[in-house]
Amino acid sequence: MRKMRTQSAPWRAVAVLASVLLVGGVAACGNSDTGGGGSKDDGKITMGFSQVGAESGWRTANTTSIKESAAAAGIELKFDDAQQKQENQIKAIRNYIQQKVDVIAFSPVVESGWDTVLKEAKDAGIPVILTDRSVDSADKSLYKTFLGSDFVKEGKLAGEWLVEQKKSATGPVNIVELQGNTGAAPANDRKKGFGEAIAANPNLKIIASQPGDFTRAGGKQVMEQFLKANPKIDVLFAHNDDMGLGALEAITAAGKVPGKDITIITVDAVKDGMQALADGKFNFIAECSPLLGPQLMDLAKKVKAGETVPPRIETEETTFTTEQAKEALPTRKY
Ligand code: GYE
Repeated sequence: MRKMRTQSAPWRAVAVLASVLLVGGVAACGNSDTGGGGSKDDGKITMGFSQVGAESGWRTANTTSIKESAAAAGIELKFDDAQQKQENQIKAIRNYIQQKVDVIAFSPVVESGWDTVLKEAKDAGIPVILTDRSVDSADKSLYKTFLGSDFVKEGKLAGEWLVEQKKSATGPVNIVELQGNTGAAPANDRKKGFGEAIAANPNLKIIASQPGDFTRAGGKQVMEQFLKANPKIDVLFAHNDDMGLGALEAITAAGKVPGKDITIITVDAVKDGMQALADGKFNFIAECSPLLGPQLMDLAKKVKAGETVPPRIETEETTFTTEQAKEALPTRKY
């Protein structure tokens, strides 16, 4: 720049024209590299990310992980909070397509209804990475990969623990279930996995199952209804910690002791959930890690570079009892 300022007017005009042509040429190359889409090829990656919302401790930790990892990886992040609405996610994805971002990543609030917008991204040559939750599209070419947990396995681990705990039960064990938001992959899959596992013991019966939308308020409200309608509840299976934490209030208000009168099993293992488990208010948690940011950024770089990535990348997870929660809590990151 400083050099150009010393140039005479005609030369300046030529230099400006040359740089315009150069930038244009590079941009054209970038476009052909990414099959017609993508932004200016300045070596920088721009990611458009559509987040579900801010419904739970898990979600907050996930958002932090994504923002921090993008900054650490030098990826420019455009972030949108869809406030639990699929239509907001579709709108955000269409905006990212228009802005010609390099990669689109999102965590779909529900499983169904994504084919049209995913096709639009594909036609624009912009790769899509699914993270945390998946979609039920039959056409797997609509996205590059899915990075996240095996939710069926989480439900199964929760159910298997219960089967073991209640193996000597002689009469019916009444279970209530707080589901995640209707149509979400983790709600569908955790329900499935848990149901399959408890089928091993016919004494174990789900007597009520309702969505609590993965929120504390939802968990509290639905648990109040469960307690009113069912005099004998032995077990609560909540699809996440937050709903379980909300339910604790309803259980205590009903004069029952959580963790003793009612066995409580949840999923996630965020700090507040782990604290409740360490305190004996929860009895078991199947872990679901929200720290997906670093892997997501790596995948974005690979996809942008045209490398093939595995179609499914599973998060590593464990389970916690009260004793294990006490041990893990001091170093828990989220
Ligand atoms: O378990 C729950 C959150 O999709 C795995 O969504 C995620 C789930 C998580 O609201 O707490």
